[in-house]
Amino acid sequence: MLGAATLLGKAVPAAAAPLPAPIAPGSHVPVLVIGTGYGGAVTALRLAQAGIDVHMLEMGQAWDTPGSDGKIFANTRSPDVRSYWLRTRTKQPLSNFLGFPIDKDVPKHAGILDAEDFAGITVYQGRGVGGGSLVNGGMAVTPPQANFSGILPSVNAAEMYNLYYPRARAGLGVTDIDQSWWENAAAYKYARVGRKHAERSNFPHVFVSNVYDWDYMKAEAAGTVPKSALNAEVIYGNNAGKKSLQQTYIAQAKATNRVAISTLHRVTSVTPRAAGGYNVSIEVLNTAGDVTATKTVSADRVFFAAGSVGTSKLLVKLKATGALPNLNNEIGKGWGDNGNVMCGRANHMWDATGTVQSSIPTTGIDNWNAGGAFAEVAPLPTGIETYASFYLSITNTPHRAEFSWNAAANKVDLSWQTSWKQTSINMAKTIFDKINKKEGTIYRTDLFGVYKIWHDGLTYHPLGGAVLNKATDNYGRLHGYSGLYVMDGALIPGNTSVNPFVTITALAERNIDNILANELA
Ligand code: FAE
Repeated sequence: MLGAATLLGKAVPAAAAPLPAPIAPGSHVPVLVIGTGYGGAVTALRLAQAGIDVHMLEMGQAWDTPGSDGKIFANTRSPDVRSYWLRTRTKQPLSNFLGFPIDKDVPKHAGILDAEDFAGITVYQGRGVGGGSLVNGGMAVTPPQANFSGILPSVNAAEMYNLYYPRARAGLGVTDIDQSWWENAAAYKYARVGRKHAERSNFPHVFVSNVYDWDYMKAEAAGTVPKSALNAEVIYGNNAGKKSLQQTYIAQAKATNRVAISTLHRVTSVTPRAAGGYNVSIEVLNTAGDVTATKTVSADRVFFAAGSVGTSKLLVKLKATGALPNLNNEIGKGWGDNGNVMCGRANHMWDATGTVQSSIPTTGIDNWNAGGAFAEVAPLPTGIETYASFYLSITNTPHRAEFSWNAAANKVDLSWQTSWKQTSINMAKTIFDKINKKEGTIYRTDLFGVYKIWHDGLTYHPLGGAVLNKATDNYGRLHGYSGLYVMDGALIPGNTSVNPFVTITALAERNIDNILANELA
């Protein structure tokens, strides 16, 4: 099927450039990867290193060209046409400030952050080459090993912690902040206030790793380079400092000369073809989101790496509409929000959190075992003193939703109920009620609406929908079809106990190792 180029462990043929992007209608390639986030980037790199040509299809933009302001990415404080995926009004995670709504109209555009609305929840996701790595906070957290059997029970934990987590951290460029610098950095005053309050209430306060270049951040603080983290850049992209996948896995994959990427290419269907392999239908978009063309290409193997939501939506639709009828009944199930809830606390005037706050979080409060919550101490980079402490909590929610095909509306629905967030709120309150009592402080009520304490309508961490060892075998091979795989956050059943991308990356490293060794060697 894949020919001589696949001979792992034997001499790998010299790279002949893969089919150039954008992929031509009717082309046939050995491997198509749908999506360029963590799962897709690991897959492309490891296959290419084994001598296999890979074509990646990404519905978002390349994000390699500056806009009229000379910058590729917009600032968090001033979202613009680049910021949202095909919306006509921004949907900022912090929708209000001092009680006033701050969302505004924007032209519909293939922007970088998708605030995808389902009936009970808005799911934030990155769009473009690099997927979520373009918009995330870079927090690169390996879950405590004690939590792992609750995250991926069928996976050998020792192998993950000895081999694949370290490999993922190396591939992502994960490092730890210089704590002596952090202790004095003005931009982390908010985090030191967060630590003080956590420790005064006897909660473990932990530093977490990141993919941000700390030397660059030091130079930002010293005023010798253009500011990124210290200039409120993050959820609409970082113009410098953050090592997104564009700088790590995808850069390495491109350097093999075996990986091509077609952008503004949205996959709509995958069907078996009589000659073997799969036909893949694609919509070509312009930057306004209009479909300007459709095309069909084919591949011996197709890797779904469109993210938990993207992969689940495709598979649910393809099973229900008869394109891939042999997928099993686990498709669409086991989806969770990683228990995300956000809140702010109003500090006393003597606990100022600083006018300049690094947009890259560095610390968390760990009450997972006692209360089911791990809270990251998050910035509020408004540029003015807010006397607020702000937190994103990850909680041990038991709730799992299911994607289903809505034939009448021709779309995929998600059964998440907003009321399920109450469990997560209760878990987060095990931390913040106690801190408020100790400090004599109260919750902020002006950040998410008029008198609204908890942001309980979103997640940044969608997980599940094609769960490992249920919808797939124990390495991501979809049941019912050979040559179809899931490689992204859809494999993880709803929760990782910490921020998820290191686990998504490590699991992809593990699965592609197995696929290469057993099918392509
Ligand atoms: P993902 O990175 O979402 O990539 C999927 C890609 O597939 C995207 O580029 C899509 O545009 C593309 N795609 C989807 N559908 C199609 C289609 N039909 N055709 C073609 N392409 C398609 O998937 N996690 C952390 O660990 N630490 C953090 O600090 C953190 N902060 C976050 C902050 C924000 C604002 C957000 C939104 C997320 C954050 N996350 C964080 C979550 C993290 O980015 C996410 O778990 C991963 O990006 C998921 O990786 P996947 O490979 O599953």
